[in-house]
Amino acid sequence: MEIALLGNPNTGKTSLFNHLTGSYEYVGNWSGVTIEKKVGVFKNKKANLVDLPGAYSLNPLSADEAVVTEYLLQDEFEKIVNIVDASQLRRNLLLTLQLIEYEKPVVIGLNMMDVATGYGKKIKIEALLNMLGCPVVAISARKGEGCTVLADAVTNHTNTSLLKVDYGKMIEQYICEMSSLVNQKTNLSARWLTLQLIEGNASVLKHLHSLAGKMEVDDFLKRIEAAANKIGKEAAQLVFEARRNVVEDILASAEIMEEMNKEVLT
Ligand code: BGO
Repeated sequence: MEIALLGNPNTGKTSLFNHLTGSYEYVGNWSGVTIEKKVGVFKNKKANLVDLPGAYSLNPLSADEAVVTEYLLQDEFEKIVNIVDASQLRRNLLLTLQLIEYEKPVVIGLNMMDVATGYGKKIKIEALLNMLGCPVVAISARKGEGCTVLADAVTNHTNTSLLKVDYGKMIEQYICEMSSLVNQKTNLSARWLTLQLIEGNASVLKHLHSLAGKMEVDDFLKRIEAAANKIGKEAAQLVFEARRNVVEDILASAEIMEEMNKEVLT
């Protein structure tokens, strides 16, 4: 079984990789780039863990992010470990939502809890896992705390009730249309492909061109833009706003800010 380790840069991903794995299966570079690729064997021996470069978004703006998107488009793997910085939930959850949309089981390792506490933030783990629909395990990637629980959660868990962001009737209709366009041709989630396409993900556009034909896909995209323009928006803006609203709802339920520290942060 292959498991992908994904998260924003500087969230403790390398530290977590080292705690979760006991030995290497492979160390080299990602194909075509001089970015290190590491595959380790879980200490419980139940799976391999692939360390992916840190990424803020799946819409590749950097070589690191392009490696992540190409991996999601091309490689066979079973599950995702998403390391999330508890002190920067607002930013980190935007990536989490995109990983959940990919529709493979996701387990979250919630790191930097000490930093969050220092900022006066308390995270309600139960609320977070209820809203995201996937296991959330508090860890200290630096000290290795919680890593065994996380490894067991990842290797044993298969989640089926992941959060589904409602993007509104118009976009949801286009997601359905994409399903009929690609369902016979790929195992990738039509929902994820449509949303990444709308966001301008060039790797996904190229992939869809080869899957479903350039004319069909370009026309599909033009029709979505025209429909969004009718309501005075860009389609990518609609996607971003829907995700941002969900993140704000999650924060309202799962993050408590202690009064005395509010002034320091604003
Ligand atoms: C240095 N809490 C805190 N406070 N720090 C953590 C935690 C945690 O839970 N987990 C990891 N870190 P990477 P990416 C460092 O290296 O694993 C720290 O980029 C330093 N180094 O120790 O590299 C971790 O792979 C000198 O910090 O993350 C590391 O995602 C002074 O977060 C940093 C201070 O971890 C990034 C920190 C010489």
